[in-house]
Amino acid sequence: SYFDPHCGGRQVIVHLFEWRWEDVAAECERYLGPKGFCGVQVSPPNENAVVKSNPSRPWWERYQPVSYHLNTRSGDEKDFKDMVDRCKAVGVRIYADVVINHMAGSDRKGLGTGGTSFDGATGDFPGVPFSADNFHSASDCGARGDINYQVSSQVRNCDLLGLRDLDYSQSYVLNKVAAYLNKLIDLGVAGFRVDAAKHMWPDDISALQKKLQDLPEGGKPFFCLEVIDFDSEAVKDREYFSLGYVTEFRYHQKVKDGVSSFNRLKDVQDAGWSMVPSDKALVFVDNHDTQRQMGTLNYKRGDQYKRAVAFTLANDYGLVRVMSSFSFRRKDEGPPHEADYSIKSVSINSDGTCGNRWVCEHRWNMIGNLARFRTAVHGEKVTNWVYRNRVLSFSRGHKGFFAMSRTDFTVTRDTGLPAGEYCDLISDCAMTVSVDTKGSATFSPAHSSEPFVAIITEEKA
Ligand code: LAG
Ligand code: CA
Repeated sequence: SYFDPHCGGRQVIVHLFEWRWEDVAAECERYLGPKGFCGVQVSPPNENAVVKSNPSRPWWERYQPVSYHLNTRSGDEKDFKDMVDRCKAVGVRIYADVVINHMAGSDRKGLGTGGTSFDGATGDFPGVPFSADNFHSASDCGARGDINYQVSSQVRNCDLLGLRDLDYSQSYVLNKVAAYLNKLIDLGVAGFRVDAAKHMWPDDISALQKKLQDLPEGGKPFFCLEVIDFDSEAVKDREYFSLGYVTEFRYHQKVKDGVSSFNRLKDVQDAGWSMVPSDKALVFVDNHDTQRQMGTLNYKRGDQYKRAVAFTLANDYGLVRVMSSFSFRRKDEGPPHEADYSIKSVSINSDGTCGNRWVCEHRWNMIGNLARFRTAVHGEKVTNWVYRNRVLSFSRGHKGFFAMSRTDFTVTRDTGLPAGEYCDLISDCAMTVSVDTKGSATFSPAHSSEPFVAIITEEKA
């Protein structure tokens, strides 16, 4: 099914935003495989418009396709294939971010990252080829070609941000895009994150899926659809539920409120808020867009961010995607680069953190270790929810137990686990928790700077 991420039951996906394919491959082998990550969402692999100035080489140029050749700042087709194979060999799958709603903007023209020419204004994309006829015309759109979000046909057929909108009612267009996705399947990807899916008709995505081959090892590719729904527009996320996982954008706002007032974490997945059902929700604290918006949680918010990610991983809602960023000051700023604008490699420091301005949130102790927790307790409901003395704790059935606070603490809680001496995952077993015959334990975090404790039946001391 389109809901199977094909990673042997592992539960956490990481978005290695703007990484080079070579670096992704190395990261699968040295970290993601051993830590039990399910897979990596990689940046769009197809050729994009080179945005030279105002600003120079922003990250967002990759959301302006020029062709379906696999040449980008992350690498070429050979590098891509090598990454897919090396990751797969250590149990980690690759999900491609596919930008298929549109091509480059009508305000862009010149060369793509693979050297292919294009002209957004005239709709000429010889690298595919697409020409003017393959796009929607702006005649049914707002005055400046903009989108009225209360009218679903405008959301689907008009140019998002002036990006040339593909007309999927043409079988030619459908076949070209299907060929691109089939090529990625041939290369071994396990699935796709569909960019701007809200701007595509669900029936068109369904028609596209029908043209896709099964994965070489069998089964349908995994699908995650980027649909932003805050219950205020014409397009609803439920229109996409049969097509795959849907991004749950309400969650990142709710979890942000929740980490400043833990009581609110209790209803963070409440159906009353029309949240996407857990078995269809792609859940995240931030993504590459929200992390650049004012007031949103991101790596710069330190402890607050850690609490939000830790809770998200320990809780039982949805399939979790962890963000891994490069540090930025201005929101347009592209990835760390050399003088010639090639992307800088991710270096690894002796303490396991990353260098060259790569943030690597996924390598933060508690994030990497809670990925393991989430997989170990998968399928177990949250039970024993207690919020007392500023400490939140809960069990995941009889398989795991998690506690967090804002500062150091010592508490006694019912863990729901069998008696025994357990390793604290957060501190890599630098501290242990003894559970008595009644399932009760008294514990403190290993380090006061990381006020979390997590234990699983799988990992006894
Ligand atoms: C997405 N998801 O549905 C991506 O997550 C998001 O990052 C993409 O926008 C968007 N949809 C289109 O794929 C990004 C930037 C935009 C940028 C766009 C195209 O957030 O700022 O637009 O990518 O590169 C830029 C300029 C616009 C201009 C447009 C066309 O900011 O002012 O109109 O390019 O040249
Ligand atoms: Ca569209």
